[in-house]
Amino acid sequence: MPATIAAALARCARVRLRALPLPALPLPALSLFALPLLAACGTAQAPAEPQVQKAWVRLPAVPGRPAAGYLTLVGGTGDATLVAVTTPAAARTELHETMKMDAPGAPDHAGHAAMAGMSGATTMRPLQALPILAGQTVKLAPGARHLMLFDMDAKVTPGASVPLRLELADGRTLETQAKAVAAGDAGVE
Ligand SMILES: [Cu+2]
Repeated sequence: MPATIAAALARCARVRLRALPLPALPLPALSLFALPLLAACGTAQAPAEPQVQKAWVRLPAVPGRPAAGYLTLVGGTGDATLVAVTTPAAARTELHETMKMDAPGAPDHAGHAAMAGMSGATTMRPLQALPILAGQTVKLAPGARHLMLFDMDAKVTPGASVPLRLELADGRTLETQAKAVAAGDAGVE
């Protein structure tokens, strides 16, 4: 019995001895332990810039009508404000919000009725700025806030990528590629 205890203690001591001299290891060996810790530190940080995800453009059913653009914005470490979106694939791009037709001051504007999913009870108006608060997600989605792309390049067909450049109030820009889908097709979820 004492022999087995002694053996266990000896095993234990060997384990402890192996674990203890860690600080005595040469620096390159220590850095092997430090690197994963540093990497974990890095990935735990939120991105400094807002991120653009799941961008897509619904092409008009009737050529010449505006296309609609949708995307998801994920706020960075600080607040930001989206003030403009541009693309070489359209003559002009506006940021819109959808509102009830009977809301005070709701203007009508060309192109509404042609949009899939828009009923006569809603209208849209240009939005001058869209806040992207730190860490928050902002969605541009059918029936809500969206982009309108006027005079789309006729060469943009379903499946094509539409480059979008988002301009923030502080001068930063974000770039993304939106997937073009046909008028009746599902978007990117
Ligand atoms: Cu609109």
